[in-house]
Amino acid sequence: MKYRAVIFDLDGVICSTDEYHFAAWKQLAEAIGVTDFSRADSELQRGVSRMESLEIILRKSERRFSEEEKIALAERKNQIYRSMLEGMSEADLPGSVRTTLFALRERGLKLAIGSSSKNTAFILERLGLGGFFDAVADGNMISRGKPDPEVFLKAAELLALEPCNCLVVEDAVAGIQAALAGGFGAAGLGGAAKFEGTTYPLSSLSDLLAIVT
Ligand code: B16
Ligand code: MG
Repeated sequence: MKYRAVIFDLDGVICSTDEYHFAAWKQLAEAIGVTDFSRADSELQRGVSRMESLEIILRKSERRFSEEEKIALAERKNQIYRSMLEGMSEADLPGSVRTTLFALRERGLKLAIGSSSKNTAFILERLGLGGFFDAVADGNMISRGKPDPEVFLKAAELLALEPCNCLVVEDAVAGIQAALAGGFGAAGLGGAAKFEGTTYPLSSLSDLLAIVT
């Protein structure tokens, strides 16, 4: 068996918090006079850090913001986003995701999270997955966001495995680039399935079962 572990991205792979990110950024954008923040802009934010996501919005503004103002704007968006996360529960973990996670574990694979989000622990708790994964690497543990491989290398280190023995699952092109840069196998869902560099394009998470066994 080539892969001994699967490292999952969180937002857009395990759960659909990507919709909350979009709604929260949209609210912030409108509050600062950016009225044309679109779903296409939001696609560019997939997988990238909170501060880089903010920059994608500020590019559309004629105003210039100081570093302190940027930090305050990012915090304001996070407050909106967190209040949306409060409403999440185990019902927000799709049944197909749960079934796939258990089937992979039953086949002896280690399971980890590699997410840019600083809200990872909170989201996993809400989904009933607190303590479920063998390792969790998140945005609080890294200094360079995807497409840098740091978060996945951290997950592999926590699993005590080599990158070549771990398969990363991503919904973001930046995440696939991070996985490849770190020497991981890269499986892609959604937009990441169409990206040319993706090793294994997936139509659903359960496709993983055929890849890893
Ligand atoms: P936070 P992932 C990423 O999560 C999101 O895709 C990205 O849109 C977000 O900006 C980033 O987390 C930071 O999130 O503001 O919660 O720290 O896809 O890497 O699981
Ligand atoms: Mg993602």
